[in-house]
Parts: sequence; C-alpha cells; structure tokens
Amino acid sequence: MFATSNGHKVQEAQMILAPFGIELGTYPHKGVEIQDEDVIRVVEYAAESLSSPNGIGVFIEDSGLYVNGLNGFPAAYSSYVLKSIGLQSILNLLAESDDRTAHFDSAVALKSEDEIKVFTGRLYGTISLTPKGKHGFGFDPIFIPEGETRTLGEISMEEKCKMSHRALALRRMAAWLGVKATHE
Ligand code: ITT
Repeated sequence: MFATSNGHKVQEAQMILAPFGIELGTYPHKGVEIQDEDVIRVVEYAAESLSSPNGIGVFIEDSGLYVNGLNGFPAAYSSYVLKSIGLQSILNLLAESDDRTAHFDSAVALKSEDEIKVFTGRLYGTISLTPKGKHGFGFDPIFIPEGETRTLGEISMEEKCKMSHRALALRRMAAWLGVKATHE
C-alpha cells in the first residue's frame, strides 16, 4: 500500500514497481508529517504513526528539490513553496546565481508489522532558465537531469521512471523485499 495524497506519485510508483510484479494499492492516511529539511527524517517520523490496514505492508514517500544556488532551498518544503510562490519565483530567485545545480531526493519508509525500513534515491541535474514541457508534475518543467538537455517536463513518464529519485528509492525497496524484476 502506498500512503499518499499525490496521484502523480501513485502513477509513477505503479510504473516503477510493475516490473517487480508489485501491484500497488493506495491509502490516504500518511501519518504525522513534521517540518524538516531532510526527507529521511520526515518519512521516519511519519512512519511511526502510520497504521497498516489489515496488516498489509504500507509505505510513504517524501521528496524534495534541493537547489545549490539557493543553499538547498526548497528542500522538503517543496510542496508548500510550489503552492505559495510557484516555479517562476524560484527561477527569479536563482537569476542572480551562477550555480544552477540541484538534486531531487526521495525517501521511502516501509512499515511492515513493527519494523520500519528506509530507502533513498537521488537525481542530480540543473535548473533550466525557463519552464519547459507538459509532462510530469511539480518541478519537472524546470529540472534538467544530468546528461540530458531536456527538462523532466519534456520527457515521458516512462523515461523519467528509468532514472528518477523515486525510481531509485522504490527499486531499492523492491530489492529489499526480495522481488526480482521480470523485465528491465
Ligand atoms: P504526499 O501526499 O505523498 O506527501 P506531496 O505532493 O506532498 O504528496 P512530496 O511531499 O513528496 O509529495 O513532494 C513535495 C513536492 O515536491 C511535490 O508536491 C512536488 O511539487 C515536488 N516533487 C516531488 N517529487 C517530484 C518529482 O518527481 N518531480 C517534480 N516535482 C516533484
């Protein structure tokens, strides 16, 4: 079960975990979310208060964008920053900086019975000069993954799910669960 309120994250997680034969249900109760810049601390704390419906394993995932030219902002506050000031304001804040490098971090906490296991993934890249592309969600239109010329907004969900921070963390979880990909 994936405990989240974000439909985009559900779609991506389904695509990432399908090759492992993992069918994903979703669950709306995410546990208590603390304010902390580190996504690992956010999921560790939330997992403590997460209840697993019918004893089925349940996981949460928290991600954040860390922009080096803004001293790591907006970090795990990404959701609030996007809602409050939006993409263009981030580009404006960065206009004076000559460091446009950034990364996405993802932390997944899996709770099964009384055990909590955390898995992480990171995607390095740079922040584009303007928003580009209609795919994905959140910061995808301004994030250019390392080795790419296009933003995540310009690539398909399938391509994003081969390289993303979320894919790395979820594949680590699948490996820990001992499930092997049927095709890769
Ligand atoms: P939950 O219910 O799972 O907490 P959420 O939307 O709050 O959903 P996160 O806290 O993990 O999700 O992510 C915070 C924000 O960071 C999210 O709303 C997006 O704006 C942005 N974000 C996260 N992952 C992203 C990705 O893969 N691409 C672009 N933006 C992303």
